[in-house]
Amino acid sequence: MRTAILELLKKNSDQYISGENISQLLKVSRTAVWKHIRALKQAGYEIEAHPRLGYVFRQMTERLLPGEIKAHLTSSVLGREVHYFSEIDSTNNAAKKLAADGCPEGTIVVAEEQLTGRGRLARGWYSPFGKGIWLSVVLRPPFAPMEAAKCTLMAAVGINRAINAVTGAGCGIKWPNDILCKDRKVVGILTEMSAEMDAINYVVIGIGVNVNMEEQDFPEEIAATATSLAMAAGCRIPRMKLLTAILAELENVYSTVKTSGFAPILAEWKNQSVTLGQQVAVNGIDRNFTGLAVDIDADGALLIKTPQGIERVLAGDVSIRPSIEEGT
Ligand code: BT5
Repeated sequence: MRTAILELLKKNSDQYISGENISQLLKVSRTAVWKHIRALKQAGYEIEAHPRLGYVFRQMTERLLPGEIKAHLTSSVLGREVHYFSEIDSTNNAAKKLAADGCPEGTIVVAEEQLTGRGRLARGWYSPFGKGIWLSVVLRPPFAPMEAAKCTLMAAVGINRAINAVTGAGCGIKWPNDILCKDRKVVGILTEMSAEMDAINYVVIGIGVNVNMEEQDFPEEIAATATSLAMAAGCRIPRMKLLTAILAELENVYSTVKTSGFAPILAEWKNQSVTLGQQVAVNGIDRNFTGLAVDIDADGALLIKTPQGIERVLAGDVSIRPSIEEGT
């Protein structure tokens, strides 16, 4: 009944429709209509009530509400359980709690705004209201714990497929956890895990996508290095379409890894990479150096050619440096 009332209001969003009318059309009592509308408003739908005219649907911002997500989903496991927050500290924090409490694989946490969104190594992730996709996905992969790092690479491939299909923005993957558009960061991925010695309890893949920010929306510290899909594509991007495409592609890459291992995904990662073939500066956990990024190996480690030989980097940051020709 709630969905039927919502559909009726959406179809008539250019006019008020009285409680009396709704109750006659849907053969339900006026009290029930009132209760359902109150519940819809509590769930985040913007419905205006006028004492004489009735109700009108006024969804000004496209929210990523659970009912809407479920109505648009094409994935069969990812996103079947949705936890939605208008604001939250970090969707990864909530997803980790749900995972520890035994939520099913594929559960997602979505928020319109994160107050303390997190990057790696206690860095922050700027997540303003309604302008991005701030999403965490719970997986329970049958991999060895040491393979969990490859979930980030797997996620990057799936997200990049979805972004390019929906926006045509021409993005590429920067090792290990970024997607760039025109050399600026548009997506960050934060993978967190809980594991025993030989089995993973859960992996939470946290995904931050800058969708509809404008240049002036970014704080000064990241204004020169960040961008949004809308800025890259030159038009507003429908967040719901992008979110469901990300979930579908993430499910596809996950299923490929489970049936065929990581090799096909690593091959696709290499094709979509903006890091390989570039001179890079490595900011590693214990050392900094520069060299030519030549490959990633089967573990997802970046291989860098230096005058001393090939260096293998499993974790850290790289910055892509202008080539010698461009730099001089
Ligand atoms: C990341 O870390 O890129 C991982 C970001 C993951 C965010 C998602 S949102 C949903 C889920 N819930 C969370 O709390 N987190 C995840 P890292 O590689 O460490 O990059 C962090 C750095 O990116 C910061 O220090 C800034 O320089 C920059 N940055 C922060 N916010 C940004 C934004 N919105 N767009 C582009 N760059 C940003």
